[in-house]
Amino acid sequence: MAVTDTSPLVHPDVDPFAPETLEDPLPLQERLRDAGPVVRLDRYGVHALARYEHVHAALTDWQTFQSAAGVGLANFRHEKPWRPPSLLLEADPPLHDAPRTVLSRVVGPPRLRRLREAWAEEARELVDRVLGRTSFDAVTGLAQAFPLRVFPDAVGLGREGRENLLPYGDHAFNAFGPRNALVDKGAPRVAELSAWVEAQCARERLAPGGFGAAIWEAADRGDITERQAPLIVRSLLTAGVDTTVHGLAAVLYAFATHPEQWRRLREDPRLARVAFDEAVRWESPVQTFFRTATRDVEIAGTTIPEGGKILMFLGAANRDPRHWTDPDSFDLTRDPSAHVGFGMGLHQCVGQHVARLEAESLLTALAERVEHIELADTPVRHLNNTLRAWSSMPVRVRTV
Ligand code: 8QM
Repeated sequence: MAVTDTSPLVHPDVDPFAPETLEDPLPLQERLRDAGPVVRLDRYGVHALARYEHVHAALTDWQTFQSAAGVGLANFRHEKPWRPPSLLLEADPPLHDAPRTVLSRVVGPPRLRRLREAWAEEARELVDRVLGRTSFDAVTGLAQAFPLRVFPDAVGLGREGRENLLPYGDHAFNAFGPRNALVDKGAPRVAELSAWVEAQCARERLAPGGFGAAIWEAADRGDITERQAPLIVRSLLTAGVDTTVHGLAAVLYAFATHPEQWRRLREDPRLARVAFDEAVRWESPVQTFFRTATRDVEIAGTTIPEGGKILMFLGAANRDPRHWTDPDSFDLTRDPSAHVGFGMGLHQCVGQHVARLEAESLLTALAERVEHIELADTPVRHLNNTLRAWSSMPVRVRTV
């Protein structure tokens, strides 16, 4: 196919997945936004979108920008996926729709209302415990500890093997990127972790009353098939842990570095939800996803060929000064609700209300007891091909 590609070519060596870039993606993001609406990343043979307007447009046009060929670099038309494709993330209408409807009901408002008081209490207990010290690691002590305390129980998982959830998720999110050292690092455990996850998705493993059992009840009603049910449980286990961990780490980092914003939250704890969304905008725990063009598609004078992969920089869009005023500032007075950190359009994060409830529970409990929070030492990034993550964040707190 002879397609003349006039899109700005960012230096052929540019690698969004190189360790130095993952450590600090902001300079490359600015370069990509400024290079034009569409840029070519020849190293991977893909086109990239980094401006809010174009990322938003691609996310909301599933007919042109499909997910079923994979939302990572691998093109499922030519490459075998590392695991059976997700029925939600890696599917398009109409196949996508029944699983989506079922899962959005399972994690919908009625069930979350029932979890609300229990999660508030769990958060108070956890916060009481960590505040036994004035310095602690906010990543392991709060951002990991809280989701791992409430989410597996809400799904109805057994006690055994829960330590597998984070390593499984870490690999899954690495696997959306190129086959680099981060993917190789996870490879030795893939078979073991996948087997554990698959086993947890079986009907008899899932406690009554949880998200998992509710998915199986949908199969009993005939809303989905019995073959689909375990894969939808798998989606919860893949998408529901690392993302919230790093979303919580992001909001804790934001407050530890913006004392005036913490004061504002303490004055009005109802800001907890806005704070979480602002942190999701500002840090964008999910930095990138791909789509695949279903036809030759022109964007601002550049033709992306049918079958071509498009890399969407959600994190760059969320800091695009063409859309946001003062995008680099973490600011509770802004309305961050149009951010694309949860995606946009029909694939937009189905679990976002679960994540917001976790954040609200934890931040509310902290705001009751913590007058001031600051970094006690330099936080350390955890590198992942897709996630903007932390491995440690030493903080010091003053309690009331
Ligand atoms: C990312 O397995 C899945 O269905 C799935 C995995 C990862 C995500 C979403 C869904 C966006 C958080």
